[in-house]
Amino acid sequence: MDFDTITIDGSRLLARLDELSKISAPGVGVTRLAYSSQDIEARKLLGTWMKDAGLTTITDPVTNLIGTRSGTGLCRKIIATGSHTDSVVNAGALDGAYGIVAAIEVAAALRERELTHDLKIVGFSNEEGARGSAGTFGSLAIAGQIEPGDLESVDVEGMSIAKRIQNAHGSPEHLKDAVWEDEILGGFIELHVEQGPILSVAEIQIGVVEAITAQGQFEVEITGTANHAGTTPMSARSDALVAAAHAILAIESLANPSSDPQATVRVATTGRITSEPGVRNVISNRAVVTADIRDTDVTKIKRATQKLASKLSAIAKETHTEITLRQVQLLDGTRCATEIVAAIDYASNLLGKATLRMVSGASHDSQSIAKIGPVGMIFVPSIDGLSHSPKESTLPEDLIAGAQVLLHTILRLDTSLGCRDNPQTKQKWIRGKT
Ligand code: HGY
Ligand code: MN
Ligand code: MN
Repeated sequence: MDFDTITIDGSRLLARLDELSKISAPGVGVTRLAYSSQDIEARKLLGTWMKDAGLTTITDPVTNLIGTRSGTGLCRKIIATGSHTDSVVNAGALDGAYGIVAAIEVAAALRERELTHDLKIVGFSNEEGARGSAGTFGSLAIAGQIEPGDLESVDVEGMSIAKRIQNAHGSPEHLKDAVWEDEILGGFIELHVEQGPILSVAEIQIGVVEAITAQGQFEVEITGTANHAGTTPMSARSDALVAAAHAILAIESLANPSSDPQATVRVATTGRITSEPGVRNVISNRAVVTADIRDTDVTKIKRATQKLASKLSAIAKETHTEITLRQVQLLDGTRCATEIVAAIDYASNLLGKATLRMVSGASHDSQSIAKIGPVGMIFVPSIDGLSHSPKESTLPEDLIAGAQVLLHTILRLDTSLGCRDNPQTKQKWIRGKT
């Protein structure tokens, strides 16, 4: 096995991650919500780093940032890598950002190296859906999974996605131009921190993802009757916030082992609750709670949702409220492609890195891109398994190792994917069109 001495610039990777983490709204940790001024600023900085690495950059109509370098032109299919630029509220510095900054380092390391396939580095927009919209929005648009009507959906602050995209200098009316050409993708790899405890407990540096969880995102809206907290007898109330409390416990119970394993999911979480009018001496007349339900098997999520719906109608009766369950998004689980998994194994082996096969409990843009081609993911350990937290962190040597594995995975794919289409087809496609 000839050992390729090509390496990424590890100290620049760490310095850039630190620089990027400073682009945040004020507060604890990193808050870089999709389409925000911070997201725009981060995209600009990433764009300059992409150009420094020799990539030509475009921002697509839904504000995905895409850097491209050409291959020999013998292959129509491309290789792509990247992750998302946005974050949740009070996040760490690595979720999403690490996968893009490392990918730019890989492009820089490969700058003088001839590749058969074009290489695209993508900074996806709105993966988190942190304002209550559907997540993985930018990558779903690339995969042709977003319909014009989806742009009208309104987030928790009452703004439509279309307006958010316009404010971020995108052009939602050209949504269809964000879709990548059919059969263009030879392989996509996403490098990401694990966001869970498995690798750090096992003391293994590289996770090779075999599957990514399915997830259902729902909103439970409860309507009660506003009334005086002091004069209204307990038996005469229709209290939306009390009903919300029962609903939160019903959501949590979906993950408790039960007599019906086919309707028992791996995890179920309420991350957000709102109540109106939100005044201490007024009985709440409206409450909304979220339900984030996950399992590798999407049918279990569907069955658990049915179970939740019947629990909620019982709660509505008991609390004299009205309850509606609204689906925000249902994402299928994804199996990673064997050829991509094999390339990650090969690269890790070449570098002498121990690996662990695993399932991702978090969702990722890879799930969307899997709809248009083979995908794979490389994980590095999260210290104490923490993520979606300012305490998210990974050892510097693990961050650098992950980027090295990404570099050699891409080199491996550039040969192992071969060039199945004949050179004549290259006339059919215009380089640089995504
Ligand atoms: O929720 C997730 O799994 C991802 O961080 N958006
Ligand atoms: Mn995340
Ligand atoms: Mn992420």
